[in-house]
Amino acid sequence: MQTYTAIAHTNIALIKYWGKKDDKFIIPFNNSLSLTLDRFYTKTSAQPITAATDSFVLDGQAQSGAALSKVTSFLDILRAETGSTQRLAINSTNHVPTAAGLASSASGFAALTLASCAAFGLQLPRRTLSRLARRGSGSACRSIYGGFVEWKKGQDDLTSFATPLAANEQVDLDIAMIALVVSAQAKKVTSRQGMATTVATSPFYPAFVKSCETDLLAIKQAIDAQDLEKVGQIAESNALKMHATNLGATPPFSYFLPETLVAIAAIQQLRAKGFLCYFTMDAGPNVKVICRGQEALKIQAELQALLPNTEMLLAYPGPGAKIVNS
Ligand code: 2P0
Repeated sequence: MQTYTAIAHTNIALIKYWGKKDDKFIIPFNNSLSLTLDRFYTKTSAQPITAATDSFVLDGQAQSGAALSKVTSFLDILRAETGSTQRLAINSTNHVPTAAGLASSASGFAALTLASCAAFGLQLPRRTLSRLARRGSGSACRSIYGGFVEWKKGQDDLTSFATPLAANEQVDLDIAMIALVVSAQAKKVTSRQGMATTVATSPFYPAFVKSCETDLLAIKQAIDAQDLEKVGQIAESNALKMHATNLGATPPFSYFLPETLVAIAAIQQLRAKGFLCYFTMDAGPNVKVICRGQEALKIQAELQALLPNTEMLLAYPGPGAKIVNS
């Protein structure tokens, strides 16, 4: 039977998603805003099969146990939502460096949603695909689109989905991101656990949610005005506020490592020298530098001189998820 293949790129949030109002449907407490990147992606094929159960191959290895059931549970959601009964053979390859702190769950669930729905014989609007991808992993709803993307929190399954900031999904702002791989160590607290603990216990959490509203309005204005300095300032501040909520949780936790602070100090040092560079961080110790596309190679070279043992990966704005054959 025909195979359907999709590609979806990773995204990095400038205004963070950090907490669910509804765990089952993955409805967040605040809108978030991300940039889809060109360099890192997941390629996933789905083939209709007559077997009684789905199968899943990841990076060439047949999966079983928890890894397989994560995919089959998500396919069960897709089947329940679309009325399909079709079982699928899924074959997925991550072109995302596993140690880079660039989570593959966003690109992974976005590509899986597109390929699977195509294999079910469905042609769904992208808003529906975004809603469905959200059920796998919240941030995956943003990887359906290219460029700057806002996840509108909505209030339920029907109203919570992502939408591109620019209708053509192009980015007019000259922006790049450099991922600094400060540690390849696996994180101790998954983002799913971390955000749940923070929502339930951190007295700082309501303040974070409130400040996301202000930050989102301000960053959208800065993007419109092509003011990268402002974009960087707001993104850096928003990421630090997200990480501050974790210190207020019970038990407290942090994704920062000593190497994280060294990398931040290097970015601050370049800033003091007049370079435009800011950072953001996700649920791990690695640091992503926000800078001008035109200056990215120069900034990477300056950072490499300060951090000689740190792997650095440069990425630019990327496209939305798409079927690459059908
Ligand atoms: C984000 N992160 O906005 C935030 C910032 C990490 C820090 O979205 O539980 O893997 O599957 O919905 O999407 C990571 O969380 O979590 C994430 P689930 P997800 O990019």
